[in-house]
Amino acid sequence: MRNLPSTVTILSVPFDRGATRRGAGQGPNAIFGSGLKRKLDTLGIPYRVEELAAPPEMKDEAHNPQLKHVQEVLSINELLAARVYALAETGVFPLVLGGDHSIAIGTLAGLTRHHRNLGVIWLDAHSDLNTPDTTPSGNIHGMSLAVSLGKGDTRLTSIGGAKSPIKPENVVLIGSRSLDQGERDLIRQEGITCFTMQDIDRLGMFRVMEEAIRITSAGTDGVHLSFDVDSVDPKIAPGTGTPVQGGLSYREAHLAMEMLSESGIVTSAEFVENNPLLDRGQTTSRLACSA
Ligand code: 5AB
Ligand code: MN
Ligand code: MN
Ligand code: MN
Repeated sequence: MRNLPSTVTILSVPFDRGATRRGAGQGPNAIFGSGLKRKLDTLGIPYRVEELAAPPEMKDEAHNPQLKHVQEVLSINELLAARVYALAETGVFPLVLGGDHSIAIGTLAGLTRHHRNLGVIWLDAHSDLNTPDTTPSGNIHGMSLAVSLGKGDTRLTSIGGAKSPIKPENVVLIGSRSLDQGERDLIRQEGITCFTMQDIDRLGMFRVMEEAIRITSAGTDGVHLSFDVDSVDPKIAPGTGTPVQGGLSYREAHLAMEMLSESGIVTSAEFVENNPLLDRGQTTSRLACSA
């Protein structure tokens, strides 16, 4: 009983300048190498593949340690926003393969030009709600959700041109277990729904996903799934740059994907932070193809 999208465009984004550790840029190739196309063929889902070329390495004119590699992040995300917008307009399902999580800025900028009121499910050990004022690292992959809510550097928040930012009441965080103080403050202040690992322990993944599906689909005109592989426990998905112990089990991650598939609410998705250089036996890439 699955609701499969009619046609998918896979956008491969080999970009990893939003993170300290390099390697997530090789994520898309590793996922293809682990059999993504075969999987889609078996499911009978028609797809096309496009690759966005990563920008050349640029010197930051005014290097800001609170906003590392901002020129490159701006450049890839402008391209990505334009492409995702065009795909959403033609009614295909955009599936973005990262890359580090800074590319969610472009994906969401493109989507919110098309959708007036988008729901977002953010599966991640982190909340990516830092701004240049709160970031402990300066890495933009820790700021992407804040930017999509309209907070942070104005060059980043204006990527993709005129659009309405995501509304905090349409966002659900799942799997959180490493939140910085500034992020906690923002979650409270904006009233963002956050299901931490403790909530998953107590309620069970089934109830958490039921709630997430209800909240993100209520009154919205589309739902985006942002899947950071570090949401999954590093014993199962070691190939990621910022692993945190105590994550989702293999079954919890699968149940989440199965329930989303059955709900039929998801209109776009991205799979990010897969770093094959840190992976063992490509288990993380294989997980990406196992749904
Ligand atoms: B990821 C941290 N909060 O801002 C920061 O993997 C980690 O996309 C961010 O979720 C992790 O640097 C970003 C400490
Ligand atoms: Mn993330
Ligand atoms: Mn993360
Ligand atoms: Mn990470």
